[in-house]
Amino acid sequence: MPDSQHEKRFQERIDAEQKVEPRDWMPDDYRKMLVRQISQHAHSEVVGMLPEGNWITRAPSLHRKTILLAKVQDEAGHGLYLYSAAETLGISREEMIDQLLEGRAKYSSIFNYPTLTWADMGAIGWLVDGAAIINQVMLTRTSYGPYSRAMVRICKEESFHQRQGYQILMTLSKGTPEQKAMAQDALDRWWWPALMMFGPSDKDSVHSVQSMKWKIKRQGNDELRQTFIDRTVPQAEFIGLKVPDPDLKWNEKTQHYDFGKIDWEEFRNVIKGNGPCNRERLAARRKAHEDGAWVRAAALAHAEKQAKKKAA
Ligand code: FAQ
Repeated sequence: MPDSQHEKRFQERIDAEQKVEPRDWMPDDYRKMLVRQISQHAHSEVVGMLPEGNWITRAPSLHRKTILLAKVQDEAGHGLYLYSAAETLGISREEMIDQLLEGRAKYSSIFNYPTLTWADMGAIGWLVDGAAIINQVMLTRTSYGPYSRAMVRICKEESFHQRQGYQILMTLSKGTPEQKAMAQDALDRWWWPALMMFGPSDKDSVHSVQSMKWKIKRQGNDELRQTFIDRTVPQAEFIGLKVPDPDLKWNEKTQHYDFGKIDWEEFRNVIKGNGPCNRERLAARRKAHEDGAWVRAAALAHAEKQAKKKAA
C-alpha cells in the first residue's frame, strides 16, 4: 500500500478514537513527535527529583521526611514508566539518557529554579504537581496506547503529591507570621515559572497543531494554563495567600480569571540552558550516571549469566 493510503487510514483510526499500539503502522513524524515528547517528559520526572531531593535531609520532622522521600521515589518511577513507553517506539533508554547528559534534550523549565526554603516543598507539590496533573489528565487520553496507560498510573500518584504540597503550605500559613511569610515567598517565586510549564502561547507553539491533529495533545497550551489558574487561585485564597499578579481578576463575562503578562524572555532563556540551576542540574545527573556505572555493569553481568544458564 502506498504511504499516502497508510496515512489516510492512520488518520481515520485516530479520528475514530482507536489507540495506536507499538506494532501498528504509524507515520515517521508521529513516531518522532512521540519520542520527543515522551523522552522530554521522562527526563523532566528524573531531573525533577533534584530540587526536592535537596530537602530530604532537612525536612522538619521524620514524618515529613518519609512523605518527601516517597514522593521523590514516585518521580523516579514515573521516569521509568515513561522511558519504557518511549522504548516501544524504537529508541533505547541509553540513547535518551545520552541526549539528556550531553545537553541535547529538553526537560521541563520548572526544574531549573532553586529550592531555597522548606516552603518550596509545598509550592512544588501544590503548583508544579498541580500543573503537571492538568496536563497529564489530558494525556491519559492521548492516542498512543503505552503513553496513555503510563499516564493513568502517574496521575493517581500526582494527585497525592499535589495534596501533600498544599497541606505543607496550609500548615505554614496557619503558623507564625514568619512561617506565613515563608509560604507567601514560595508562592511569589514559583507562580510564574509554574505558568510557563504549559509551554508557549498557542500562537507560538511549534508542535500543537500537528500534535492535536494526531490527538497526542488534546488541548492547547493556553487552555490548560487557564484551567490551572482558574483552579489554583481559589486554593491560594482559601489558605490566605496572595497570587503575585496585580492584573489577576475574575472576569464575569468569560467565567475565567484574566491574568498578567508572562515573561516569555525568561522562559526562552531557561530552556536555552541559562536558568538559575540548569548547569547544576545537568552536573548532578552526570555525576549520578557515573556513580551508577557499577550498578548497571553488575545488573548486565547478572542478566547475561542468567541467560547462559537458561540456554545451557
Ligand atoms: N520546558 O510546540 P510546543 C512534572 C518546548 S512533569 C521546557 O508547545 P509541545 C512531574 C517544547 O519541548 C513536567 N521546554 O511543544 C513532576 C518545544 O521544544 P522542541 C513535564 C518546553 O511539545 C512534578 C518548544 O518548547 N511534563 O512536572 C516547555 O507541543 C514534581 C515549543 O513548544 C511534560 O513533559 C517547558 N515548560 O508542548 C516531577 C508533559 N514548554 O521539543 C517532579 C508532556 C515547551 O521542539 C516533581 N509534555 N517547551 O525542542 C507536553 O505536554 C508538551 O510537550 C508541552 C509542550 C505542553 C510541555
